[in-house]
Amino acid sequence: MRLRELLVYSEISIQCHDNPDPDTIASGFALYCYYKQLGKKVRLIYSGDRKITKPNIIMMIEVLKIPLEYVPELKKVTGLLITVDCQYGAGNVTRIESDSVAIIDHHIRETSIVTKQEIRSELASSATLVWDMLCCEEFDVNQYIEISTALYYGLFTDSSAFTELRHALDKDMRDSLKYDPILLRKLKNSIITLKELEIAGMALIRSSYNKANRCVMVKAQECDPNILGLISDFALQVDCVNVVIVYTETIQGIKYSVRSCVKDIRANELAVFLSQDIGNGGGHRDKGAGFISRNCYELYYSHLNADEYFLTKLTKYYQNYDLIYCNRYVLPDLAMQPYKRLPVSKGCIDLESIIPKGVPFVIRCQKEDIICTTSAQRILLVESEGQVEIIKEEEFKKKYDIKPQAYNIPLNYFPRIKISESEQFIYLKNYTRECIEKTERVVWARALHKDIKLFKDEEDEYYKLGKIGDYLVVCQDREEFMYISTKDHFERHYKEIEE
Ligand SMILES: [Mn+2]
Repeated sequence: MRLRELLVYSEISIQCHDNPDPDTIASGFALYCYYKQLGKKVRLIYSGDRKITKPNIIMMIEVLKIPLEYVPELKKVTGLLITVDCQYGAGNVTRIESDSVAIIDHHIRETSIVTKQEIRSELASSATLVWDMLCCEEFDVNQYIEISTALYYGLFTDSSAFTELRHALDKDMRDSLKYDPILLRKLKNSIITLKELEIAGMALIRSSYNKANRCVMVKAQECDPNILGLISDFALQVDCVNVVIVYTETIQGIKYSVRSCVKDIRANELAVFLSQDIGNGGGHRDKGAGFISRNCYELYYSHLNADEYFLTKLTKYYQNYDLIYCNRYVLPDLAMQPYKRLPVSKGCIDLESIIPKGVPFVIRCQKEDIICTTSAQRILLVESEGQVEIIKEEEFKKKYDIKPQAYNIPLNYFPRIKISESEQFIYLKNYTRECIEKTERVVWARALHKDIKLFKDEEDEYYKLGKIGDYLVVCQDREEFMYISTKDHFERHYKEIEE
């Protein structure tokens, strides 16, 4: 979806999630300014049962002059409603009726009912997403220091002070935004009130430790959900703790925050699991959060108190998957069948043709920055999901045939090259041609009957999650020799070998 598509509406309400954080406010504010300067009638609003009390957020709104309105009574708007940093219909945003709805968000997709949506869960913040969408419309946020400072702060808070940037676009935005450093310093040091300091302290005294799962559970007095996050960040630093769940109970239900510092548990996946069928959860690898609705909870779990409930679910979560380390996998696996993998097409670029010899450069792709020292006789390969590989020209000629056409596939981040010295970007899309593998490969594969988390080896930090029904594939002549293929992908690209 593009921002300009929404210009058909003359009235636009932009809704932040309840208990707004800097990211939702910054993203909403940037959208507000964009549509306002195009002459639209715009409102920036939020709802929910509590008004903003966090000192840093109040300061952000005041200093940057953000026209955010609290509208707890509002039931309906005319024109278009955009929910930002949240998804219409989800538990963390009060439902307001509207003729048309759009979603701009970076959490895991929860709804497909709303067709106008731009959801990119690989980004660290919604601010990044909005920034990218504004760039596409050639709206330069650096012309407006309030907007650029807000976006910068949105990413800052959603990425734990830039320590959790994983996507290239997050880094692109951080590197290019102008911001007000004095304000930023003040904001960083006004996170909680004295009252909240006390709530956090009392909660920590009553924490309970579960040795088997190396998990700490903390129940806090009713408070702003951001405080749950602070408590859990703190508790995670305990040496024998791998997972933290901090929760608070309200009349509407249970709000919780999840943290993990171990590679085989992703906080967002655990957060989803904890509220499965009775609420919703989400987040990122190390940090997640969720909400359980009181009514649903009473229906299924009224015999458990919240502590018991979380412990039961946590134990189930651990039993729900198998860990597989590729380097320790024993072959032959008798459950596997041989298949033919049809030749794959990729994008290829002769690096020497675009970068002078001896100039150091960085290849930025969706997952990582790769630092390179030479372009001599190297070919860059781009795969269908945006991964890159650099191989020698010789090897390339042996394995691939070049096609005449450009490699034109929709990627949400097409790899770019940054020349280290000049900071100049080269957009590779314009230089990439299609190539196709010369030979078919034989692989072994089986369908999964239980979820798996697949690691390359003990050092590997990121697992690939395989769900029931997906295929586990072994391909011995490839560096990454085990991988997971979704059922749909597998059926399209692999053929069974008849014996
Ligand atoms: Mn966010």
